[in-house]
Amino acid sequence: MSAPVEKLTKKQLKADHPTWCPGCGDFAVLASFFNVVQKLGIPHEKVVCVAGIGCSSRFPYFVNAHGIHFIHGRALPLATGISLSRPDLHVFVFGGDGDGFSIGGNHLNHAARKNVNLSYVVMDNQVYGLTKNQTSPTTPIGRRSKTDPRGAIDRPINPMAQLVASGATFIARTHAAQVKHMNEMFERAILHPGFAVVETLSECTMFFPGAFDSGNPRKGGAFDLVDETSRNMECTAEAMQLAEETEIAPPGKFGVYLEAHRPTKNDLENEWLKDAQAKTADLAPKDLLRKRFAAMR
Ligand SMILES: Cc1ncc(C[n+]2csc(CCOP(=O)(O)OP(=O)(O)O)c2C)c(N)n1
Ligand code: SF4
Ligand SMILES: [Mg+2]
Repeated sequence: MSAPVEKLTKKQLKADHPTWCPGCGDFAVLASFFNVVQKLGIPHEKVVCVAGIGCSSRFPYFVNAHGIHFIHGRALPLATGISLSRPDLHVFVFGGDGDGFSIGGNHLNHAARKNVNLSYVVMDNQVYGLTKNQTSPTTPIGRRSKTDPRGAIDRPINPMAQLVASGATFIARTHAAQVKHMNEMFERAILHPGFAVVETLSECTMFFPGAFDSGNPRKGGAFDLVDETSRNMECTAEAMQLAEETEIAPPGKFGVYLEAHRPTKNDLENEWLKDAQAKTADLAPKDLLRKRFAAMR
């Protein structure tokens, strides 16, 4: 009889002590990630964390699992390769608003439309934290920073609208100060087959304190939830309407904006692979590739 598999504990998942500033919202995101991975009983050796560059992108250092701290904005293409080549792994991507919506914006569009099977948490603090206070793609108009000393003049992107348009199949929005809600969003994202993104408002206490007070009832704000009972969760038009509310009536709604079902790139590639293998006398993927390259010479 094989030995029973030990349940993963938070202690086993913890690595270095996080180097974030006191009060940084990213601490709560990390704690939530530990909670959910432990709750879902994901095998320790199957956890992979990929990140770009930024304060939030330091995430993999603090998780005792497979992890890569990669290039600014390029976490998604790397994570895509891992997900496609090792479908048995749980691939998590972490990063900031700059990393994901600015330099990495093109990759976000393509990974989303391809419905690559992975979970992506954007820790949005509406500022470049690591490089000490520059305007980011989500910085509100009028906010002063090192790059906009007279206040930001460019219209910020609407992350929810952008994600809906890109073709992501699971899109949610939460707040790092609402731990229960954040846990629930992460859990649903992980269980979703396909490209799942959770925009998590995570305060940069050093450079943009109070940025998300309007979404925090303990700071006088309102944490209004998406009403899932009265809507079609697969409808992009309804999701887009919700996304518009984040601009018309900030801070907008929190919860799942879209939960659609479409074949993943992983499944589609696997079908193609199986077909090709059947036609080529069960060649292993690497031999199939060799044969293909030989034919291209
Ligand atoms: C190719 C490249 N361009 C620019 C930088 C400088 N840089 C590092 S992190 C960063 C932005 C960080 O902001 P964000 O992604 O929002 O993460 P945060 O620190 O706010 O969590 C920039 C511009 C870099 N490291 N590499
Ligand atoms: S600079 Fe901001 S985002 Fe970076 S660790 Fe400090 S509080 Fe967090
Ligand atoms: Mg940021």
